[in-house]
Amino acid sequence: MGELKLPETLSSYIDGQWRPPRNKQRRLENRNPANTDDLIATFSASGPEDIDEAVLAAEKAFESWRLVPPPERGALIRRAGILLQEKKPAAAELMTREMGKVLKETEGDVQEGIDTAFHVAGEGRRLFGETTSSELPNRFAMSVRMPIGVSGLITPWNFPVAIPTWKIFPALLCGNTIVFKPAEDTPASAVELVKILEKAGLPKGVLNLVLGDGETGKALVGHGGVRLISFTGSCEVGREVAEVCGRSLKRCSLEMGGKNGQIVMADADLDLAVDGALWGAFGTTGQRCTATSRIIVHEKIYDDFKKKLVSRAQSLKIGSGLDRNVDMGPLISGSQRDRVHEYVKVGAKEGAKIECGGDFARGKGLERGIFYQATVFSNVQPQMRIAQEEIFGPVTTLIKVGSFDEAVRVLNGTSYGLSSSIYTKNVNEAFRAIRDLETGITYINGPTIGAEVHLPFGGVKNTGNGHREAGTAVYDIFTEWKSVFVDYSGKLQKAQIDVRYS
Ligand code: UN1
Repeated sequence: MGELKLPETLSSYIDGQWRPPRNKQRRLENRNPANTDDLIATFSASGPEDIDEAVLAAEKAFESWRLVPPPERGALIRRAGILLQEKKPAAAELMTREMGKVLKETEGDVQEGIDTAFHVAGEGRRLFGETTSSELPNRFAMSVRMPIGVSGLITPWNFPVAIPTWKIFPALLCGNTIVFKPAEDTPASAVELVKILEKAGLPKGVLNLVLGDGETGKALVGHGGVRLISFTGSCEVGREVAEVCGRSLKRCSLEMGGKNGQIVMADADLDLAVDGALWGAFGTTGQRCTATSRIIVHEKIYDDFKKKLVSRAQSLKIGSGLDRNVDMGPLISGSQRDRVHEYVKVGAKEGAKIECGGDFARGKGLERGIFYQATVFSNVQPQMRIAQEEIFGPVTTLIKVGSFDEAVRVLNGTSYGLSSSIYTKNVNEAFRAIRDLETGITYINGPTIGAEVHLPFGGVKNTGNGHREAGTAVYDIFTEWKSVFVDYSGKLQKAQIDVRYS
């Protein structure tokens, strides 16, 4: 690792001004989880006064931003995409330092932001509504998408560029203005992203950044001037967000946890299925909402699969994500590592067997970081807590099943429904899986992670509240429909009454 830089103080960005929050009581630190001596930056949490100012600026900017033609808004987002492309190596390095995942993954994260920029930019020339017939003569009917207003965007630390871009770019394209509250663990990546949009020419007040923790988020969600909240994070916090939004009838889109399963049938290409499980379970150190935390394996190949997976998991190189030879970086924080370790103890107590891992990762170069071993549990019963609750760490569970139907039942037997996967060569079972797995995303012969930005992203059951990000589905979050009737008959015409048919 290079020289440690002096800690920088991060500012919020309100009405086109970079400045520290008014409220300086809660001082937060941004540290490298692979080396906690490496203090990247400090910052103060924004308080209610800052949120007020940010919302006010966004309300004011909305008056003119909503009138900018969408292709022009798209062109600005395209410029931001190009700038992000130029900054990709630096942004990836900062992100790895800030939250730990390995460079090839942080490069992927930034790439996901670039892809989103270019996909969204093109939508400026579409944003399709419908033109349709009218039941009355000399009357024209159509529907158009309208912006909503000030949008509060609250994002997690595991995809510090990609997830903010899933929200910011479509929200802007649709003509909304924004107060953006990134996770307290990844403020620096958020600052870089906002700087890129500023450089791309975004008018002041259109995008405002407030930094802070849950308290800051709470003030944003509860603010009367905010018309819409888009939140990605835990189910626990999501429920609170939904309650507050429900009371004030705010639009609210929630993207929450997962307990994603990979089914491996007896006819599967075993090595391919092991590759997929390894990447799905331990990529991003298991800290993806799409992570493979359950592997549901047919009894005929269970032992073989287990052996191969465990040996591969044991050989993963753990360390700083800045080292290109490392496979798996640290966990985000000490408290998250404690949580993961608690779950491991719970699993062992419930009677599951730790095949590998199960403890903090120690050794040369790991002394100052928050590392945990790649952990595989066998003998897991579907109802055990480790097979039901989201752990968000490098822990996966092997569940043995005797048939396709049982595999589907087990996979569906959790409260979550984000991502699922099946490895099989049987085309009939593949299509039945597409139909029967209760998740928003299903992969055939691929891991549970790796969604592309031009398709809807989100889940069913407790994973979400019916919305989808990415693709074109995201525009249903960030616009209201307006139906328009243009009467050119020159007389009063009454729908449902003046009709000549019955
Ligand atoms: C998340 O896990 O929070 O499909 C998002 C994937 C990524 C996005 C994951 N493209 O795994």
